[in-house]
Amino acid sequence: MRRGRHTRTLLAALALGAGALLVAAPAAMAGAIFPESGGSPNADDISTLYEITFYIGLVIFIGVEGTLIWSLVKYRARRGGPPAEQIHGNTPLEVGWTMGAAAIVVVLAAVTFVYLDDITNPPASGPDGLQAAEAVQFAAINQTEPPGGEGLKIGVNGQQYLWRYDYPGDQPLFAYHEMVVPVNTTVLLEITSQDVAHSWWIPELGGKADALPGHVNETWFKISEPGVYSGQCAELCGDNHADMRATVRALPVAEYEAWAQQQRADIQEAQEALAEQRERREETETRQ
Ligand SMILES: [Cu+2]
Repeated sequence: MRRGRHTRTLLAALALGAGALLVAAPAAMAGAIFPESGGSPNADDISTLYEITFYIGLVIFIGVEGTLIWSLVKYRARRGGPPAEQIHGNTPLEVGWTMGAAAIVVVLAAVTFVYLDDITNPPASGPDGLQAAEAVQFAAINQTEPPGGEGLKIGVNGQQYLWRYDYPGDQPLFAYHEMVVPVNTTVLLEITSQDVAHSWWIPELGGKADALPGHVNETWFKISEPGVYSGQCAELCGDNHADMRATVRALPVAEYEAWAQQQRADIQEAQEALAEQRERREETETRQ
């Protein structure tokens, strides 16, 4: 009798502890159990899809393990008890769990296809997004274009061990390491590599995309709040793979345009300085 009470107290304490862990888990495990999200709608959809699958799996896990443990305890061999009943087959049960499992697969597939559309297809830019991008023409290879064709297309080029970003426009505009983008604008990425296989991945902005030499992969993101999003090359690409970080900085549209103007001016200035230097060198060489 006393032993029974002790066991009950112990079980209650264990249940309480497990409950407290479950309550504390979401905060402590942000990004550890569920995919990071919050930067772009496709990342949010990926995370939601993962959570749906996770919770269905959790219910099944608790159901199966609970039944197993309950059966082990309830039907355990007792000294002097009757011999165990030998049961072979149970058609209704077997048909039930086969159909149940099939139903879960069908539900998961249906839910996935519902979300997949929003994950792969870029949405339209917001009304307060970059309007200058309207004029940009798209020639997407695999990816559907955002509705209305508005968006900012940026070339992402992986190189041992950095990322280069090329922006559209007549005047050269490019950047290394940090990609600067306007908020509320659908940004389409054309990802490639000029040496070995790399992988572009900013977890809060969506899934990974391989950066491969001779091939262009496409993905997109759309950031609603200004902020900085970090990532890391996700394909072992050589000695300094660990240093191959990437950052995306989302700015209000006016600040983005100011950045682009300054960056274009800096690039032009550097190119002119280089040309001047070469001219001077050639002049001194011809004089000698
Ligand atoms: Cu790499």
